[in-house]
Amino acid sequence: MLDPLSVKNSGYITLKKVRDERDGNLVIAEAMKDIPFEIKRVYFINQLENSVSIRGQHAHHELEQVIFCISGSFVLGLDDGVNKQRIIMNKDNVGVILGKKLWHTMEEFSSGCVLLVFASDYYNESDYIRDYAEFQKVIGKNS
Ligand code: T46
Repeated sequence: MLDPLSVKNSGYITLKKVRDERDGNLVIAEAMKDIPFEIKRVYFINQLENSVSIRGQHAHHELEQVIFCISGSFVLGLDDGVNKQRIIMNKDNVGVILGKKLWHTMEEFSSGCVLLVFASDYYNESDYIRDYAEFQKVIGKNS
């Protein structure tokens, strides 16, 4: 049972998982079918050995992403400027949409945690909103 998502510009994506008892799992993501955009970039984050690490702490102006925890677990914090949520990410085939203008943080990484992200565009630092006061201004202007 997934915790309902109340923040704007988010949602769950559940990928098909082919289980083979002896030989492990195979999980599939197809662009424009499972992932609701053309995928232009894929990145992963691993070796999160420092248990006090906090990543993210930003929003994006236009970029859309889907984030998965494909091994271990972490806590995803979401904030649309009005509602805030903390989601435990511990299912390898269940991702969360990080839509436009959604402040997000990743923390409380388990040992061996691996994050996988599909992104709708190439890396562009000018798309990041890394300052929370600026984020609130952007939300105020655009929502
Ligand atoms: C996001 C969350 C979920 C690049 O040069 N190219 C890239 O494609 C990415 C993703 C990052 N970088 C550089 C930018 C920084 O100098 O790598 C450095 C670390 O990136 P950042 O501090 O933004 O990492 P996270 O984990 O806080 O955020 C990342 C993504 O950057 C971000 O878009 O939404 O994962």
